Amino acid sequence: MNVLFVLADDLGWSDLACYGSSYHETPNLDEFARTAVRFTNAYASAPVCSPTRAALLTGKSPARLGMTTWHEASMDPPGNKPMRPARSEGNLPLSEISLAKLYWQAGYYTAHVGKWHLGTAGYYPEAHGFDLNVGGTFWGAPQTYFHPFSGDRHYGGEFRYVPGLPHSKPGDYLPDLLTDAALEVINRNASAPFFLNYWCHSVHTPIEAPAGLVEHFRRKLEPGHTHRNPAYAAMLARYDYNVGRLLDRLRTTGLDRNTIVIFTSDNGGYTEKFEGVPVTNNLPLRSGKGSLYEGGLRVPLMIRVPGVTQAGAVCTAPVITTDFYPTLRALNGLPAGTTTLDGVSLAGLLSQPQTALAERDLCFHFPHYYPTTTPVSSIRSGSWKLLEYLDTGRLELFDLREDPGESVDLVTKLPDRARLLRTKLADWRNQVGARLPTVNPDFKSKIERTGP
Ligand SMILES: [Ca+2]
Repeated sequence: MNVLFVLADDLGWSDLACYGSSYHETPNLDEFARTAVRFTNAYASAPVCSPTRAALLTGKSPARLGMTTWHEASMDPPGNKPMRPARSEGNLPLSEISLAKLYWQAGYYTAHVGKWHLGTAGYYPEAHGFDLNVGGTFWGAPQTYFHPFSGDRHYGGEFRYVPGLPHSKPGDYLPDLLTDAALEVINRNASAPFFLNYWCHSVHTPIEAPAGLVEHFRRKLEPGHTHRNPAYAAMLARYDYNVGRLLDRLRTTGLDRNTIVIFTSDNGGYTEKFEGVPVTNNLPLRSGKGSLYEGGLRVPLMIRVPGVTQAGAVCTAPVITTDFYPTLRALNGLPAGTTTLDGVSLAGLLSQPQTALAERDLCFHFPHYYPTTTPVSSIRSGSWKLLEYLDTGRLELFDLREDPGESVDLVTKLPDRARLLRTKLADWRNQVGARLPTVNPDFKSKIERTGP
């Protein structure tokens, strides 16, 4: 079976209409949900881009890979902070046997279209098993989503560009052209197996969308809407339209009968501001991108496997990015590839979504700073969730069954459970060789700097 892997960027758990948004319009993804299994407790392996992408392609947790933040941040960690962030690898090592390598070795045509963000030129998709790379570079976002998709408008004046696209003209919108490229891959490989990464930069900043669509959402906005950014809503609507073009092509060519389709996001929704306007929120979940609260980690996930999944099924089992590698390997009967894996195959769960997975804990490690967090690890065990801050040792304990918004800290009430989870989390960090932040001896607090 072919694979179409649709990875959205920075799309939040509640952003899609089929995940509860009353403002956003995502008819194509909603329709896809009705033909697929929809997961309500799916997690990204990390709260930021690169580590989740690395985990997806290798089946290993970011902590085990030593890739816990994105390339640029790993090169230039923030200066005056109480802790020095852990060292993070900027490039996905070529020694890793990526999913694409597995498919390529099995005779598939392998194509990557869109954002890559897993290293410098020697580590681009071509070096990790992809026959074709359209758009994949070092950078985590385009300077602009409009023609010519290059320049230095945002991101510190650095020049960026998107390679591999045909000639564009004024007004052209990047996701439209990337989708054209993905459609071409499908057309050319209609009778041969393909593994297609469709990893659009949408809906990462810069928040830019066609003006007419932005106006539509500006007029639609009402006081009761939880999501409130017309430009973001427009960007998402256009992204949904483009995903729909791909799904339509599969349907009209009959390829939907032998193509696995996975749709998910690389981290939670971005809750900071872009040009003075909050981008999105992940309500009812707490916080967003960068944080190990649920809003930073929980993502939409829908999977359709012909002959396996039941249309419109819902699965509440907690699953995570690292599960895709063993799942696809099992579904396609691929050779083993990597032997050290942090995920499990979801193949059984896909046909029987109500069955429970063998009990396991999901662990996360972000030993870095971000506007939403200080260095932190976390563990989800059953419905319990513990966060351990690596700068102060502070613990927070939540019961996600009763309190999905993580608003009531139970550490004082349930100290034994908190201790037990802290031990499990520490054991996991040791087992995967997680790197820790260290005390920054050069840190100067504001009081010291300004004097009495
Ligand atoms: Ca991202």
